Amino acid sequence: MTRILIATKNPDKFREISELLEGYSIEFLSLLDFPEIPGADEKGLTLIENSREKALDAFKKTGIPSVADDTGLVVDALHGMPGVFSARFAGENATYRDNREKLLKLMEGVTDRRARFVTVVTFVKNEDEIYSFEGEVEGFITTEERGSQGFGYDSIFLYPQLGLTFAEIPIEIKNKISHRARAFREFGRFLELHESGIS
Ligand code: ITT
Repeated sequence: MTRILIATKNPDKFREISELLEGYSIEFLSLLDFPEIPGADEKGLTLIENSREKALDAFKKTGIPSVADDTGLVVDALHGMPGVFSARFAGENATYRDNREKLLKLMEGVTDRRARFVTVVTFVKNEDEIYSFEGEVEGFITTEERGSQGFGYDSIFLYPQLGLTFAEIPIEIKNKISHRARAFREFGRFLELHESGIS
């Protein structure tokens, strides 16, 4: 069976990604299966650079075709922050909660609450064949946390079409409409066309 390594150390992301990729006749591994391999440095200034770095690093260390996801929450009133710095917004070892609290604080009294999640997925089939796919979803930053599902910034991201935050909807629904779902759907289409060529 064909194997692809999902180059993430984040179990929440891995859970979503493995559900998004269900149905392909491919065995998906994650970096959680390789505890000896440290996560790649995310030194890039863009999501595409970081997703490429993560996938290429995993490929070089394992020889397995690898796919990585780099995601950011882009807030208009904060000139695009936290963006590529979403994981470390409140500091190097910040928790999801620290990051949400910092964002809500910065947004106190701000009326323009428009934001979007952006995901860039990069697939490294080998060092010469590298492909990227992007997905995004528009929404608003709430004034307080709502909901307990999801992870990261989900409880403060309002999806206006449903009037609910991403933490108030089950993963099956988030996985139909999210930034990550859109990017991985593109990757899925790519696999359908090229799957037979993956070693
Ligand atoms: P890997 O690099 O190991 O994949 P990471 O957590 O560092 O894990 P990212 O840099 O892509 O991954 O993610 C940045 C942060 O954005 C992440 O830590 C979460 O706080 C947040 N995030 C990512 N996807 C999200 C989602 O679907 N919903 C809410 N927050 C999300």
